[in-house]
Amino acid sequence: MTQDADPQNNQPAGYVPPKVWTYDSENGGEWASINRPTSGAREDKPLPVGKHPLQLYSLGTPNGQKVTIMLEELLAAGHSGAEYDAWYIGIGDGDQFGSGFVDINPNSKIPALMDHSTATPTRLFESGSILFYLAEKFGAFLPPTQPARAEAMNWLMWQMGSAPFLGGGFGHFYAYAPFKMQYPIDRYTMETKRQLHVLDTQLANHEFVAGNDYSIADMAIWPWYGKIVIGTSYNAQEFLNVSEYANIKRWADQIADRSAVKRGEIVNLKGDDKLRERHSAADFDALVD
Ligand SMILES: N[C@@H](CCC(=O)N[C@@H](CS)C(=O)NCC(=O)O)C(=O)O
Repeated sequence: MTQDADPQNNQPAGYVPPKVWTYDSENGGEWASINRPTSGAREDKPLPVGKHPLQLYSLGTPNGQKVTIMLEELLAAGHSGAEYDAWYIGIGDGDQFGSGFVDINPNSKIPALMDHSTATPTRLFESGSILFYLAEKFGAFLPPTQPARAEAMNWLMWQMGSAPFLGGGFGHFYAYAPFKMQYPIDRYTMETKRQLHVLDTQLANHEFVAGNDYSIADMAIWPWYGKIVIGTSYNAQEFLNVSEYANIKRWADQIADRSAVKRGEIVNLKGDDKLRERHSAADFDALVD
């Protein structure tokens, strides 16, 4: 902090950080009620377990959609071992702080996956780790040889490192914060547009993000950066002037058209045309058209 800065220029005006920060549950914003400065289970709550080897505990946010898209792509490619039960985790209601969920993900964030097909059940958290695990397990959507494999991992990790600036930075301050502050909005808008330019430049010369093949990198990046260009994420399309990113739009439209993506993106969401839980392929047939 600049020690001699005039507190009247602070936002809110006059705010001076205390010597030691303390937790204020009333600090406002859309997610204030669930956030705390400590981790761990807040209640004893076992998770349900269905009949399939893969048990997913998630919500249809971009981080959740990455995994349901991958699972639907695996099934569409004939990997019947990828059958899964997808259970709804209401993060606004604090389901991620139940003891069963925390046993799988001590970080209390969706998505979390259990693979019961291994000798000892395997727990998985962090969407990038889940995508990589599934790609290795089924030998799919990750090029088997170098340098193509490394390139796909480069872009998968790019997404994992970049999206917090888009979601936690731009999305938070532009859409969710209790009031608008120019400094963080300017800072994160610039970074978001820089990232969109990185991706648009890559897609100018490559059909898919990591080259010629559709991979887990595309599945990770599309729900965040594809949807901000062709969807309604944060209602920010005009503000970000997304029409500048024609290559992202070309790629995002192509991915959106895949039937596995159309299935994966509606899992663990509420609504007539969505699937709150998914337990078999037939669940999609029962949806209202
Ligand atoms: N890096 C994590 C991020 C997961 C994440 O941020 N999940 C959010 C929803 S998109 C969540 O569960 N938030 C609940 C909370 O923060 O309590 C991943 O990619 O899996």
